[in-house]
This record gives sequence, structure tokens and C-alpha cells, in this order.
Amino acid sequence: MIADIMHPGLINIINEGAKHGDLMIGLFTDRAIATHKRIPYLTYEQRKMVVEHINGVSIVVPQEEWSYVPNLLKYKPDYIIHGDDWVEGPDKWLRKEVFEVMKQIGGEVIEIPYTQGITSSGLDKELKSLGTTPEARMKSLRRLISAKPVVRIIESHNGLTGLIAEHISVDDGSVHKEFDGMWASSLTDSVSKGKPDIEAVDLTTRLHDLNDTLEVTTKPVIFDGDTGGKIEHFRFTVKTLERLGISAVIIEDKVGLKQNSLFGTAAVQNQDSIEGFCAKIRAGKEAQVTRDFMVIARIESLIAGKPVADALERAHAYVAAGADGIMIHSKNKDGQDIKAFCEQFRATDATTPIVAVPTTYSQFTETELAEWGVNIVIYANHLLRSAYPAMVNCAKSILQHERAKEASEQYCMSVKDILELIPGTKN
Ligand code: SPV
Ligand code: MG
Repeated sequence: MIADIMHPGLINIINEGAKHGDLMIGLFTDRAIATHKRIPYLTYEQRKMVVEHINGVSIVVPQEEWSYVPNLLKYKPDYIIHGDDWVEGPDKWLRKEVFEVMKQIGGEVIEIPYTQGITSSGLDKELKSLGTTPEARMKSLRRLISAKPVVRIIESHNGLTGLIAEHISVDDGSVHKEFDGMWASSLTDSVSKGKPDIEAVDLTTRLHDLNDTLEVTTKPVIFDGDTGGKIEHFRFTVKTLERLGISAVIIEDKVGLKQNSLFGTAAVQNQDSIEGFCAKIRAGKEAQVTRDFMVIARIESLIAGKPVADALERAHAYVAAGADGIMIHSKNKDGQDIKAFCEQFRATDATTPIVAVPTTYSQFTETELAEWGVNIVIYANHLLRSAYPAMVNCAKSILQHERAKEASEQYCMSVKDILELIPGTKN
């Protein structure tokens, strides 16, 4: 069981199971769940406590894998009880394995008719539609980092991109893939306003607009805090972000006029001193009220053409100053500097989360980046970068043909689809 939301269907299974003897519940861990479904609202310990206290349950054991086989081989039960909802659908293979293993260990599979009208995913959908609280949203990033091999974040700069980050998913066999959260990018926040990415769009404006994303989503947000500004100002930024339920701020170790990192050495950009940036990290950490908020230090050494050794020295100093994570950035295309950094950093620091933004080295998959030691992958600008060419093509087509017929047919979603895109457009 996942047992995040208890419902009569689960109690049915427990009642049936208890008729056959001592009842052991295999309770999925967050880690086992993470690659197949969203992580539960309740932690493993909380779910365990609930299930342990249900009448008929003798013992609760962790189920560390999505497959039942390891636990069946370990505990060799006389019976396994499961709802018959796995006869069809993506979990069919789990059932097949279970029948084989139970035959091998001389046990029996008992399938309980599925309780009509109640499913965990249905309840989950309803719960999601209620929204979230700033506190629950903020906490969820740390839980995702500990439950998932790699946390997948995509840029959102308005309500519509927030809806994409929240709802778009792909099912690949029994693996369900969706984004884990949103990146409030300074680049896309600025460009979508027709402004350059030089901290010209002030914090108040960015937060005002971020509210559109927050209104329609429940997933965690990582805020691109640029340089963090003056130390005296950064303290206020941290408190403001925390109050809104933002999970983390990433600040970069630059001083003076900030320009986008992807210019590399083509733009004059000065790195902060280690002491100066450590003081800013400390100020942020001292200002925060909760234990959940994260201040992540972004290292610009590789962007500035400095060696991996410089980035490593800074990374260790920033962690010692209290940084909750390190973002290492580069505009090189081969990714080798990022890989070297991650491997060398991991040699002495096994736990501090590493954030990567594979914009220029996009050939590497999330699994490959995770193997290097990366915990969070940010797709930092892709929704805006894909939308702009589509809009330009549409605009050009109208100009060319002096009418919209061709553009509508080639580049536009139907009017029906746009009207139905946002629930509640028509009452
Ligand atoms: C952003 O998305 O604004 C970033 C990442 O800071 S980058 O554009 O690569 O600098
Ligand atoms: Mg930025």
C-alpha cells in the first residue's frame, strides 16, 4: 500500500487479509513511489503510524521497490492479498511476477474485487484541486530531493506555463513522468516583459507575477534570485520568499551589473570574493524563519573561464557558510567541466544537493546527470524559447497572406480547444 489517503477500498483489503492470519502490510517508501507517482502528502513514518493502528494489521514493513518480489522472497508469506485493479493497466507486469514468485515459494495470490467508485488517484485529483498551503509547498522540495534520484524542474513565467509544469505528464510503461516543480527564471521573467536579464525587473514585480504561477499550481518553486542584491536587502528577500511558500532561492556569486551567464566571458561580469559571498549566504540563512527554506549558492567560476578547482574551493566555502545546495553553471557544450566538478565535489561531500542547468549541454539525460552526482535538473528557459518562434511564425504568416486562415490552420490550436483549456471559461 501507499496509504497516503485512507479509504474504504483499502480497509476492505485489510479486512479480507486479516481473515487469513497475521497480516503484514508492505508499505511503499517515498523512494519506491517517486518514479511511479507523485510523492505522498504524508511521510513514510506518518503513513506507517496510521496503518499500524488499523484493526487487523499485525505489522508494517517497508517496501523499498515498486516490485513486490524482494519482499515476497524476504518474508515468504502464505498469501498475498491485492486489489484486482492490477489485472489490467500499467501494473500488469507486477501481477505476473507476483504469481510466479508465490508459486515458487508455495503461497497463494488472493485478489479482492476493487471497490467501485473510490480510487487513490481519484481522491488525489480532488485533493489537488483544493490547492496547497505555502508551508506544504515549501517543504515538498526537500522531500523530493531525498526521495528521487533526480528532481526535474521546468521554467514557468506565468499562469499558463505554471499549468503546463503542474499537469503535463507522460506515461512510459508503468513509469509516470511529470515535472516536480518550477523555476522562476530571471531570464524568462525579464524576456517575457521585453526587458534584458540584468536585474532590471525588480523583485516586487517578479513576485507579483509569480503569484499567477502560484495560484494555479501546487508544486514547489525555486526562485532565481540573481545576485541576491545587497546583503542588507537579501535578508528581506529571504523572508518574503519564505512567506510565499517558495522552497528555495538560488543566488549567484557575481557583483556589479549582472548579465546573463550564457554570454560567458563575452560580457564583463565580476565574481564576488569568497568572503563577500559567504557573508551573503550567512545573512540569508540567519534571516529565514522556517527550517525548510533553502538558500542555494550558484557558482559562476566556469562561466567566467576559471578552472574547476576555483569552483570547488568556492563550493566547499559556501557549504561551510550554510548554503543548502550548490548550483554549478557552465556554458560549455561538452558538459565535461560540470561532470568533473560534480565528481570531485562528491568525493568529499556526499550529501549537499547539486543543481545543474543543462541548457548548453542538453545532450545528457537526467539519469546521466544523476550518475555524476546531480540532484536537481533545471530546464531553465525552454517553454519561452519554444513559444516565441511559434508566435513569430504565426505573426509572419498573417502578414504574408494578409489574412489569418493559413496561420490558424498551421500554427494555432482550435478556438474550441483554447476555450476548453482553462476550466471555468464558460459557466
Ligand atoms: C535563468 O534562467 O535566468 C538563469 C539560468 O539564471 S541562465 O540563463 O543559464 O543564466
Ligand atoms: Mg537568471
